[in-house]
Amino acid sequence: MKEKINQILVEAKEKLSTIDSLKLLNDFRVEFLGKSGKVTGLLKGMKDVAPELRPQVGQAVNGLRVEIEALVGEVEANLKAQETALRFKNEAIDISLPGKAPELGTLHPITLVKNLLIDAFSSLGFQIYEGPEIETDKNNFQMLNIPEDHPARDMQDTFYITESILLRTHTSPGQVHVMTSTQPPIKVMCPGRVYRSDDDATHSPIFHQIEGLVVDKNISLCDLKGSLEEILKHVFGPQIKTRLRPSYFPFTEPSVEIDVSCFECGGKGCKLCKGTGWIEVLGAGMVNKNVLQNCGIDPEVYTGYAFGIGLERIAMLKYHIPDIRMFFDNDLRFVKQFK
Ligand code: FA5
Repeated sequence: MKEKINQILVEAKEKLSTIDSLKLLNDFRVEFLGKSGKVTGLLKGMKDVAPELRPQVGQAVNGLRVEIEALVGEVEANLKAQETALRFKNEAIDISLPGKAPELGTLHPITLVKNLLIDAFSSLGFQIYEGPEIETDKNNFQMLNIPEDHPARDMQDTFYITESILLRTHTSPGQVHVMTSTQPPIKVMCPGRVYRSDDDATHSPIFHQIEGLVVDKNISLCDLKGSLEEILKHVFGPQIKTRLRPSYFPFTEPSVEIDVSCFECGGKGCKLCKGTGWIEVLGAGMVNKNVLQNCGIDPEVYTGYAFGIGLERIAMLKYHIPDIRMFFDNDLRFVKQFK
């Protein structure tokens, strides 16, 4: 029996010296110390040992088990230390490497201009109303004093969905929604996307406008001029001057175009203002009596002004962008330039 014990110890030491992974160590543990392992096998064989020798042999077998367990413990500690060292090595971070800064997004130039205008309007007490992009012919044209056969329809090349449903060609139907649902005093802006069958360097089939509408007692063209002057200074700088030129829109009477003095050359004349010293920025006018009446507002009691600003046009002027299509290409090199 003694010989057998020695033999198992020698064999165990030999095997342990070749073990290089926790998995193999586990196999070893099963082979020697497991339920059907070699050491346990010795204990089971005790019944064949003469009774007087049993205490001595039992002690020797236990000693063998304790010794092998101790050796296994040592090997296990070594393997774990090696494994940890290897993991630390693999996971090591080179703190001298430059960090990866998270990329910050930027707002689209149209959003920037929209926010600028909304800030300016809000500071003058305008509230926001956002209407639907799919409109009825009635709200987009008829209620705004543009009957079905009116030549003014040619000014806005329209995407029709059916004969009476269309993609709104301007934000002016916002006026109709507000005036048919609210009584004056009214002071709203309607920002939004609009659609026309246009496509060239300065006209896009999809673009953005902000409509403004003020209706109350004693509103005059002076109020329109004063408010818009304030807003345009906020957008183009305090030094700019404004001027009103006569124009025509079926839904305003009188109608005007508003120009700003060229913010590039200060009015002397340059490429941007085509030598005139002035740049046209929006259309406006006093709300036509017919429109007030159509919307159930008494034109003998109330008057109002309205205006419509093309956001792409303002952004093109402000940021010197030569082609409107650049706004919609979504080229990050372009979009990222605006902060
Ligand atoms: C109108 O749309 C009127 N509803 C504006 C208005 C409102 C006048 C209230 C009076 C009272 P107009 O068609 O001119 O007007 O368009 C207004 C602005 O939208 C233009 O000055 C221009 O800057 C812009 N615009 C028009 N068509 C396009 C287009 N296809 N692409 C980009 N911008 C456009």
